[in-house]
Amino acid sequence: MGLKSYLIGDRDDLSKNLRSNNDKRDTNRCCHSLHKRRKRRICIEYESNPEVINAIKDRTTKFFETQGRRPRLLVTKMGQDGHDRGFKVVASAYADLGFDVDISPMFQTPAEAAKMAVENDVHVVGASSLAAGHKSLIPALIEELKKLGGEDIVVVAGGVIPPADYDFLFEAGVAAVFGPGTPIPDSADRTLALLEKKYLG
Ligand code: B12
Repeated sequence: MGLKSYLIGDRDDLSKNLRSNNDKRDTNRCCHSLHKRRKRRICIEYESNPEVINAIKDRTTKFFETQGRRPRLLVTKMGQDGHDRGFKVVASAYADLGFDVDISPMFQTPAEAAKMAVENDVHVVGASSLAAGHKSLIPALIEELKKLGGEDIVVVAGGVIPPADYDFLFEAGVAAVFGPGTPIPDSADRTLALLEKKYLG
């Protein structure tokens, strides 16, 4: 059984089918309870706050009306971080909220991510980091953006980032950090507020 089957399977089936203690230990440590809990919570938030969702959609539409295009976000994953689920969730949620969303390939170098951001003329890059590379990769991304003339592009970060590292990232130029469990509408609200301040005055 591959990792994909672990993730999409039913928990009871998984327990029956796990081949070895190593499989069981790794899967339990890494995936199940936390992942299932978080997935459920996102759905509830999404469904239970139509006013919040509609208010954000109205604001992205207003941004479009005044700027001629929707707020454009590149969600990227850099380095050896293979956790693709979160950044896909974030990308589709932001698209639902009225952002134009680009999603990078996995395993980008900071230079590749910066090039994509500049070429696609995005307003904001969201760097998703779950594998502890945030303190090297995200400042490197900001440096690469500067080299390519993309210093105006807002950089936000999310994923498994310990609060103790937030100030380090802010000093490197990150505008906001969204740790695990941040409701996506909250992060979209904050990201949009940064763009409204910058572009709508
Ligand atoms: C599922 C999972 C896996 C799956 C990944 C499946 C997939 N296709 O993505 C598998 C089993 C493959 C896996 C593998 C590994 N994993 Co893992 N995994 C997880 C787990 C349980 C959940 C991650 C997830 O999908 N979360 C759901 C998404 C939606 O959340 P998210 O990405 O964090 O996004 C949220 C926020 O960032 C924020 N957010 C809100 N708005 C915005 C806006 C933007 C722009 C952004 C970016 C974010 C953001 O909101 C989102 C929702 O709350 C976490 C534990 C955890 N609590 O996070 C460990 C975890 C990330 N894994 C971990 C580890 C160690 C590994 C492995 C190294 C294990 C191993 N020994 O092999 C490998 C690494 C593989 C690799 N190359 O990277 C560690 C990382 C430790 C660290 N950072 O220091 C964690 C934290 C578990 C732990 N407690 O130790 N993992």
